[in-house]
Amino acid sequence: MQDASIDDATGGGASIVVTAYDWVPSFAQGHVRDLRVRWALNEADLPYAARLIDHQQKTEPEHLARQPFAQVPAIEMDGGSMFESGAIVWSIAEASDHLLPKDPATRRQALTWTFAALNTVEPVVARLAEVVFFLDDEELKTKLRPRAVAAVETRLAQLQTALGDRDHLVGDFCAPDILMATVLRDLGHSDLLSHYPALARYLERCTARPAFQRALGEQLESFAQNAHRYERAA
Ligand SMILES: N[C@@H](CCC(=O)N[C@@H](CS)C(=O)NCC(=O)O)C(=O)O
Repeated sequence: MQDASIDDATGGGASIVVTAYDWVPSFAQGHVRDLRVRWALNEADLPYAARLIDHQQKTEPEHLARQPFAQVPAIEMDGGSMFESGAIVWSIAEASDHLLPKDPATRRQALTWTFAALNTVEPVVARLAEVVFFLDDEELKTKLRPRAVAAVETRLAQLQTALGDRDHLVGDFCAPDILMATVLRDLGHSDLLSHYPALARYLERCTARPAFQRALGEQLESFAQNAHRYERAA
């Protein structure tokens, strides 16, 4: 077991601490859900530190007190602690002056799209990833994949229609775009998104943002710094 390290990802005296993994296998690097939180913090210009834990520490009482399902991310901010990436991103957005619409009706649309990203689009994207990355049984994989792909295609077609010719989900770039873009990005193991050009452009537009690039760099940097421990163990 390694000690959790607080690695100041931004170099400032941070009062916000994000709990993330110290390392994951290459297929998951750049896709762990603390990326959403790091992205929102970078958009909001809020300095933070990362507490990096390993996969044994995630089941220990200290972490379960932060995240009862033995997952990441979790965050400590404003004297309290939270888990669930969507709730965290929304809370960071509330603390920022430009990640949520000010008008109440438009803000409710942002909340709607936040849930759509997490409850309607993410489950089908995650099911496909489960089949592709975690099923060992090749026969079962071949059997389940077409249905998992079809479910993703249905949602992508619906999402593209709903997005129409808008640049973002609701007015200017805001919190649900962070969530939807990170969900869509998780299809990067396939060419599915290329069949939905407006969504591909939407994702490019979101991930071209400097705050996303910084967040991605910060997550990957943590893994790079710890890779030597896992390579030695392998
Ligand atoms: N609904 C949770 C899901 C968190 C989640 O699935 N985290 C993954 C990493 S991206 C994890 O820690 N998985 C380990 C596990 O479930 O044992 C959220 O959005 O925060």
